[in-house]
Amino acid sequence: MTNINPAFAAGQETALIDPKLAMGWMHTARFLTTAAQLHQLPEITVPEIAFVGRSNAGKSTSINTLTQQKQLAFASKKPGRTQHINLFSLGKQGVTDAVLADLPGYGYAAVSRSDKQRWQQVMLNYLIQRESLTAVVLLCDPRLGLTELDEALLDALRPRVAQGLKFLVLLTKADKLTRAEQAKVLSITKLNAGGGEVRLFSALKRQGVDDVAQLLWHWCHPEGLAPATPAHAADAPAADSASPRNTA
Ligand SMILES: Nc1nc2c(ncn2[C@@H]2O[C@H](COP(=O)(O)OP(=O)(O)OP(=O)(O)O)[C@@H](O)[C@H]2O)c(=O)[nH]1
Ligand SMILES: [Mg+2]
Repeated sequence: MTNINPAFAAGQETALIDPKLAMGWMHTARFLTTAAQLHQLPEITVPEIAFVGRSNAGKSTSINTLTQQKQLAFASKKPGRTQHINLFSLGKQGVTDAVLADLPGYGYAAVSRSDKQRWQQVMLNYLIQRESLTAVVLLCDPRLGLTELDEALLDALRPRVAQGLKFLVLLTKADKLTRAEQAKVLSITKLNAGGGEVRLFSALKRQGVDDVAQLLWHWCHPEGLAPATPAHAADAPAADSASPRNTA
């Protein structure tokens, strides 16, 4: 937790950003680019947060819910819908101060073995090599629990987590569980999350949305609460430039 505002790390409520501001920040999300291969991804100099998890876990839906945009990320009933790495810029007044990455899911049964292996390798390389990667949100359907591939992903991430990479296990589709089941799965996952954060989330019931937006905001702004507006909007670089944070 070395990068976090000390007051936030100490759990002082007053240091937390107002959830409305965090949601307003999430709402600024706009499409940046899409890439089928790692070398096609642009170099990013702001924090990048990747949404990963098995196919159909709810990655694209959670991005749409957090950004309050119906079709920013492409969600579908059909598993394997997201087949590229899609990047979205975040930041007020067109000043990009973070990037979200929606990744294709893994473990989709209907995909050929060689395609599965190729994609798993691309994703592992992304998680290990991507320099701008600051945080990983691992989405998990609590009715299925952490799968072998989820565990392999967490293993691959471990060295980076030791170096300060943040991670959040998001237990999706919480609306499918009773309150008692939710409480149980939350405490069990916390025990297994190896120091990462764990939250229940439901796009359908909007459960956990504000809380996750707050957490992501703090991860992308470790220096603490930013001024509401930059001193001069004219100082802002062009929209979607994925440029460093304007510290004016
Ligand atoms: N009940 C319920 N259904 C959800 C929730 N979130 C997502 N879903 C459904 O789960 C299905 C898959 O959602 P996606 O967001 O496309 O999943 P994904 O993880 O992006 O899938 P891939 O792109 O295939 O990896 C869709 O039918 C969604 O409507 C939720 O919170 N509650
Ligand atoms: Mg998707």
